[in-house]
Amino acid sequence: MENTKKKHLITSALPYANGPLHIGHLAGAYLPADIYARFLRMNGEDVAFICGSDEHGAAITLRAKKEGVTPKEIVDKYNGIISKSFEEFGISFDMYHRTSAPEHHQTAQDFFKVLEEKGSFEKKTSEQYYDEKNDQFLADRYISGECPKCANPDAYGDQCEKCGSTLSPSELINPRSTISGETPVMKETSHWYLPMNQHEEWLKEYIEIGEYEGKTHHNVKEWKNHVIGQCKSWIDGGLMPRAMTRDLNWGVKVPVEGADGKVLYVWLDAPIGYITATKVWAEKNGKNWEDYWKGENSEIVHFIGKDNIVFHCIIFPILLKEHGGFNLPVNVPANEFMNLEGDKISTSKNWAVWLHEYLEEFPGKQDELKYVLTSIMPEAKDSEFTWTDYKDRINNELADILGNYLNRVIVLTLKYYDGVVPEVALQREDEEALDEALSSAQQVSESIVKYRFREALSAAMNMARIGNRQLQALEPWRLQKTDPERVKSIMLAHLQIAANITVALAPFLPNKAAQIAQALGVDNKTWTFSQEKVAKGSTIQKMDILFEKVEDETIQKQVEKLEASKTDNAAAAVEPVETRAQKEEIAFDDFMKIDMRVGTIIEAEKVKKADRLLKLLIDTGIDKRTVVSGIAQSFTPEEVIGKKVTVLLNLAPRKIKGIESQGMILMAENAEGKLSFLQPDGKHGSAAGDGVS
Ligand code: B3M
Ligand code: ZN
Repeated sequence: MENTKKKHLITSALPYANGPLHIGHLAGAYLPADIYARFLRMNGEDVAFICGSDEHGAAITLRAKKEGVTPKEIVDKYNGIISKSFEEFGISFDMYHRTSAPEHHQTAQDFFKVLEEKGSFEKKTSEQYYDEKNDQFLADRYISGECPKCANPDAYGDQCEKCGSTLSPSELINPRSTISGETPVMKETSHWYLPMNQHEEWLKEYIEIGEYEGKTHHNVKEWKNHVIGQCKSWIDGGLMPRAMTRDLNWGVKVPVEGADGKVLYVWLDAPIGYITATKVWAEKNGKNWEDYWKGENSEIVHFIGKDNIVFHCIIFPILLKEHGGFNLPVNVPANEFMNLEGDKISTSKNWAVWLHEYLEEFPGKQDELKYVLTSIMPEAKDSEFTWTDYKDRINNELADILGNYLNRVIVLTLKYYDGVVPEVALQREDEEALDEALSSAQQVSESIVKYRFREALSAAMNMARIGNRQLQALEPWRLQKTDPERVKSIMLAHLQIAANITVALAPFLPNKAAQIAQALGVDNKTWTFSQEKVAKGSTIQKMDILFEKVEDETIQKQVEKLEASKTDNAAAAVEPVETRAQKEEIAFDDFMKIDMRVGTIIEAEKVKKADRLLKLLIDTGIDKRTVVSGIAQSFTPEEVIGKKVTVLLNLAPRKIKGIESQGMILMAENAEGKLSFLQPDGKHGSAAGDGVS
């Protein structure tokens, strides 16, 4: 018999397995989905919460090239780091899968074949950018150039990471190969295109009025404005056919005769990864995956970041509809971006708070970070994380309001009644406070179902605020001396408020909520609130301190760590000569202060967690000294050992990535920005030394 209970398929964007996760990822697509999934499960709903690593596409192959390893090694490494972070943060996926898995290749190929047989694609031959030096077509991130919308000089062929626009290679101004820097030539190749232009009509209805083909699908009022806005501007701008295959050797092979050397476009295969992961989960758990994807009584919700909107609201729905039989998402509550200390979070610039590092440096403090990130979640506009705000929210809200309130309730109950919950009737005033808190709990549900998680968390915290205010006003610690009977009612009401808080906070701060629930001896696994959550006459337990205050030094250290990335970036930055104006003139006397000598590089190694840096040991003739140099993207350690170089000796030592650098090697740059050593044998006698330390 078919299980007729409503199903919820919740997905979070599959993170590229090309780097670790940072707070922006967590706040964007994982925390909101986790809160939503936990809330629905507490309500007894049938949930499949699905995610996995996105292991194909240029994001992976370019990273592999950079690290000098195979794509397989890259995805294995980062899939490991990513899934561990998710696990330690308690993101409650029912299945975390990976797109390099054979099951996924099968599912994606089957999906492609259905569309191919239905004639959903158009096969076309056209000229595309090609890197002759590397013998490779340049699509997506393989090609870079100036963004036509915001003039960012490093936009990719599929997207500008600065302004978020979706691009195609032909739109880039002054395109160049990302791998070689060369100007590409045009070369013919054939691909399968999705004629998106043929789908404009129904998509418009689906997005703008929430129905298509005469059937009501969802309530558009529940969709976020910025999501609808982005889709509308795409559709209104006119959809174009989009290639669904690529000339690459890493990915899901195109399952058609004569398509050697071609793989599925990563944005075709990745969302199908949601389907694969659901299948694998269903098989393991005795469920039917189709109930979740195709059932009448099932809702698909995709949690993503704003840069993924068109893929989830336009391209994937077209694919699903063309395939047939699938439901389309009822909502795609995309978040905007979270910035960090005034700048855009950037993996390449190491401007991020990395989850795996946070877990090492703040063990056991997952809920604290979740609290801060949910409080500032970029739901409707970009937001900003700062360490000062992190400290303030934990100290002033979690510790001073929530922690303090619960602590008082528990400590006073232990002190006055040995922990036994008073067996009295509530007095009117106390009952009113309890009811006020319960109505705030109601607000939590209402906000969660609207995907307003900031508001929901604030309503949950409001319960503690109400409690705190009431306790302060009534001062039971004073009344106890004069009217202990009155105090019993007060304490009972607050024990009930506290018990209800454990439920309201559970989706947001699961560890802390469980800790409080345990002390109070209440069940917080189901989403029910009541005036009688704690049984009268039951005994509560002592509770360890809930939230430690954050010290100034702690956040100071974090800020310094970020500052160090800035210094590293500045030290490693190599601007092309032609874009840089001549620096200020210096006096001859200043120049004479410079002590330059010829040295030989005798050892060289890569600096951990710094793509651009090499640690060199240089024999200067007077000593051997360590120099950290930002040349790792131009030279391998093996290449430089034995090289004679010009060294600036009397530069004040500087710590770079924790290593003391005792000098600087001088480099020269040619007109294309290619680096070479300023070698004393005169082979590279170009312009003056461009110090790169
Ligand atoms: N891998 C996430 C990103 O753009 C991308 C999501 C795929 S979801 C199917 O970083
Ligand atoms: Zn741009």
